[in-house]
Amino acid sequence: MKNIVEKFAIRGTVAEVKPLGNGLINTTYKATTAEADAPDYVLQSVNNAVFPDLDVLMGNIVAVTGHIRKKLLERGTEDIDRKVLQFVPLKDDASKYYYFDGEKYWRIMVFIPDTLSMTEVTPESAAIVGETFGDFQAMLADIPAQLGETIKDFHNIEFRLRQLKDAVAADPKGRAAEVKDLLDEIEKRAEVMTKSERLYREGKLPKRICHCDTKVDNILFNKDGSVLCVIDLDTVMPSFIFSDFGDYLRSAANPVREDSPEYDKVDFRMDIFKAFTKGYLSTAKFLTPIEIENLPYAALLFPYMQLVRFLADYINGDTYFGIQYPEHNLVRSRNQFALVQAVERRTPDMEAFIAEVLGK
Ligand code: GN1
Ligand code: MG
Repeated sequence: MKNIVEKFAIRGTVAEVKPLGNGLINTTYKATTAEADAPDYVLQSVNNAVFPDLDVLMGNIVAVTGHIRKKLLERGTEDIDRKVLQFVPLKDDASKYYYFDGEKYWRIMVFIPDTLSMTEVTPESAAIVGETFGDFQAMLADIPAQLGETIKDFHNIEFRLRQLKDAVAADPKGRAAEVKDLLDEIEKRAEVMTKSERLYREGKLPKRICHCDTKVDNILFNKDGSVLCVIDLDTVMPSFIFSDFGDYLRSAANPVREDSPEYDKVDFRMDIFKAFTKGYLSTAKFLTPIEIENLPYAALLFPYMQLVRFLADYINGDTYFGIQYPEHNLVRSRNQFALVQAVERRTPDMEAFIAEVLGK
């Protein structure tokens, strides 16, 4: 792996390469350099089954990180290297940001030291994250580059429901019967939950550049608890703004992790919702009335979509999300269903709060 790192235009020499993090899709390592004045690096092998087009993938990422860096420079932001990721091109081709070793696709970014991953979400951090995502979307509103979809139909709920139907029809592990209760609950809500795609077809809902995987794990915090930047940019692509709003709340407002089997502890924390939403609305000034009106829908859509995805993967025999034990995707599904129910209970409160913030 040291040899791979050295294909890239890094500073210093690699002393050690060790596993890093717990992503479900790519495999990540930290490459430490020997020299004190050279940065360390993050080495990743990209899951090519999930991201088939490395040129689109890295093209999006380089365009987005470059555009954000430019915006931060214009604003005179301090410490920019900690506030946006920086990918490294190949030593012998400065226009290329990935290396194919004949089997795997690799890429490198500069490691940001002295950071925290938040395990405990607080209203204070949620407010800052809300501002950060509103700002992230606002900064990308005028990106000149045309971004591609790194995963086709990634957050298209009609597509995800079709995948679930196909999984049930094939039922390769004979697991569909045992999850009939969940399948019925999904079906009951399908009409309501596919609203965004209908609004889009009617020309009433725009797509903008979004992060599309804004769970808490994908945010880097400074040692003092302040937000540095969002990471894991593989899914940055055109989407409904609901993606970032809804997916953050899916992980942050749930007091337990998405794979906790303690379903009775699953809840939708309104203190987190309120702090986050207020922060988001303070920077996302570009939102249309239809987008604002549907923020509570977005909060429901993402636990629902994740339920559909985890359950389809369980029925398919766990071919997509990494699992630690055979029932892992089923536990994840039941957890997300409990969250769907919690969000449903909170919908009137969410609507009232948004109206209050907007002074309506
Ligand atoms: C995956 O790669 P990771 O673990 O950040 C998934 C997300 C899911 C998430 C659920 C490309 O994200 O869409 O919401 O797991 N990413 C992809 O934990 O499918
Ligand atoms: Mg991740």
